[in-house]
Formats: sequence, structure tokens, C-alpha cells
Amino acid sequence: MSSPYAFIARENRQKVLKNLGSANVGWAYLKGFETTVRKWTDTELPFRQESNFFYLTGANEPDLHLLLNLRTGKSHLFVPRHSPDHALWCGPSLTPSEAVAQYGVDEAFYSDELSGVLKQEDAVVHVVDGTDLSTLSGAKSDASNLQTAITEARVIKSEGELELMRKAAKASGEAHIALMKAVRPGEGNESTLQALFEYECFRRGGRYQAYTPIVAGAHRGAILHYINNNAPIPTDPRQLLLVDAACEVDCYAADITRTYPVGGKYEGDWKTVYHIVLDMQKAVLSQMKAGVEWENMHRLAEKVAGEGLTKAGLLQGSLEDLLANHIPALFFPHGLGHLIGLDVHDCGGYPAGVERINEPGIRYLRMRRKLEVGMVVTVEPGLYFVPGILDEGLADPKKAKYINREVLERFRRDVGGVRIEDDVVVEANGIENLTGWVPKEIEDVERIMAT
Ligand SMILES: [Mn+2]
Repeated sequence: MSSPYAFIARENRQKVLKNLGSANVGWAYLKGFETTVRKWTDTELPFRQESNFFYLTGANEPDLHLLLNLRTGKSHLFVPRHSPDHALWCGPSLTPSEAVAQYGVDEAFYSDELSGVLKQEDAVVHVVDGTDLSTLSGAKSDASNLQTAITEARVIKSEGELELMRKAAKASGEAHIALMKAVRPGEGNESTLQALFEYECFRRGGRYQAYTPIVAGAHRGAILHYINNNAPIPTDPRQLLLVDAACEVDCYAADITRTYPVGGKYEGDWKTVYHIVLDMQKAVLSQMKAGVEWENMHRLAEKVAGEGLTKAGLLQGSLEDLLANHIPALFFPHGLGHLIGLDVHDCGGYPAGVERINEPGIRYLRMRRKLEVGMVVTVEPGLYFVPGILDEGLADPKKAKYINREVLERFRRDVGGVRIEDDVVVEANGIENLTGWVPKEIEDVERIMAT
């Protein structure tokens, strides 16, 4: 039976061959991930294919190899030759002819035939990871071009890939809604909600999370990669829960964050901060389209943060001075968002020769590129009250004069962090927001949480 990804993988291989250039001869070689066990045991770890290998084959099983003939464009998949006893533990093994039918490659062989096939072409072997195949083929290995050819292909998603990303977004978004409905002040633990999230994904086809979920109550929301998820849900109904979690479907990721009060109603300073972050995100979403420089979107989010925090009484001075002195970055210390696809932080954010901007906040931007049709990026502005960062700002007279200490003390006492994150496809004249339907407007979240 043919895998639904076979067509997508064929298209992907053609993109990579094109990127490598028609003058190429020889082979492109990729090795899939192997079966791995917990150290010193025979307990197998859950298997998830290496992303480049999945991209070019659609095969999500261990111990495979791929050779692409750069002259003919033909694909050759190699499957392991197992002993008959292997079936006792793992069921029947894939034969080469079954591999051709299932994955739509041109030819398939057993792995022990790799050397013989390689020798059919007396030329260079392009590899992604420094694998030296010279003992097998006699040919020189070249790790320079293949990685770039695959990376640049993966940056622009095909319609088939987008269909899978919509599925991952759907399962993950439904799981977020389930959590909004389930949370109650003082009831249970962050881990209870993580378990519910993973269950809601799993039963919708999301067996694996795209990354370790972040389920952070109150001030833990200010810890960007908080993954302990083991504290009780706050008893104060005004306190926020920040949930940054999503699954993958057929190896394609989603990445969604929602932040909401455990009591179901946004109030006081928590509501003020939430509103500013929502404004930051909406400003960016309204400006995004092909041709826009991503770093300018980060700067737009900073500007909206500066305006909002000034209006809230936290900051003082002209917007121009606030931005020139990187004051909003004290509260928005990470990048606006990143490419997403087979990996949650997908490849290709910094093409060769492009450097990071060494300024607060924006130095953590995971992409500096012009937006192109078919890119999928996350838009995830946030505001956080991180004691270390704020104290450092207050200790610097050049920065402290822009901060109203009294108001800041109140906010940092009560509010941890807020982030709102959606996954967005770039189009010629705008965007398709894959996750925009997951409630984030204040009234929409409050309505869902009341049910
Ligand atoms: Mn993200």
C-alpha cells in the first residue's frame, strides 16, 4: 500500500535535485535514524525519523538508507535484512519490493547491497553529516552542498506539507481548548493538565509532542523553557496559566501558546499585559506578506510593546527614546518567531552569510530572511517580568529613567508572563493563520472557559 506521503516526498526530492544543480553527477546519500535503546538495556526508545530523511522518503521507520542518483534523478531506498527470528519481536520486515510500493521510490535493496549500488557511479557522494563512504564506494565524500539544498527546499512548504501542518494545528488547537475548559483555580497540578493535553493530541493523531509542553502557572510563565510542569494550579483565579504546547502529525509540527486566567476572567494588571501582547501579535499579523523582512516584524512588535507599556504607566519617555535604548526588550527579551515544519524550530532561519543582530531581544530572533510565499512561521510575542532582567535594567541609569519603579513593582509582584503564539503561512498578499481559530480574544477565551 502506498504511503500518502509518497507523492510529497517525490516532489521534495525533485526540489532538492534542482537545488543541487543539473551539472551534478554522483550520489546524494542520507542515513535514516537507527533503532536506539536506553543505555545498558534492551528497552527501545520511541522512534521518530530524522527530518531530512523523512522529507526525502516519507519513511518513518528505523535503519534505512537513501541514495539519490544525481545524474538520473532516481531514488534508491535500502532496508535492513533481518534474521527470521526478528519477526518474533518486531513482526514482518519490509522487503525491497514492498518498500518500492509503499514509499514510491524508484528502486529498493537490502542495506548490504549499498556498496554494490554505489559503485555503479564513479563519482562524488554528497552527504549531510560527514559520513565517509569512501571505503564502500571508493568515491570522495562532499558535505558542502547537500545540506543547503535540502534546507532551502524545506523552507518553502508545498501544498501537501501544508495539509499535514493544518492537521497538526487542528489536533493541537483542540487540545488547547480542552485545557481552557478543564482548568479550575487550585484544582490539580500543571502535570494533570499536561497529561490531558497529550491525551487530547494523541487521540487526534498526534502521538508525539512537537516539543516538551510548557504548562506554567503564575510567575512560572516568565521562565521561557519551563518544562517541570509540577506545581499546583494557582488558587488566585486572576493568576494566569501559560500553555505552550503542540503535537506533530506525520512528523509535521504545530507550535501554539495561549495564556489565560485560571478563574476564566481576565482582570486588572493581568488583563492589561495580555491586551498589550495581543496588540503586538495583531499588528504583526496585519503586516505580514511576501517581501516583508522578518526582523522588521520583530521591531514592530517592540514598538507596540513600548506604546502599550507606556499607556499602562510602566514606561515613560518618547517612544523613539524607549526603542533606541532597548527598553521594551527588557519585557520582550526573545525573538518574535521562527520557521516551523518538520521541526518545531525548522531549518533555514539564517542563510549562509547572514549574521544575528547583536541587540537585546532581537539577538534571539531565529530567522533573518525576507518572507516568501509558502514559508510557515510562528508569531509569538510575549511580555515577561523576569526579576534578573528587570533588576539589571533598573541598575542602569540610562535605562532606569524610562521605568516607573512604583508601577513596575506592582506588575512584577503579580504578573509572571504572557505569550500568544500562532502558526502562519506566508502568502503573496497576506497570510493564512493555521491556528488563529484557537480562542485568544479576551471575550472568546472567557466564553470558552465558562462552558
Ligand atoms: Mn515557538
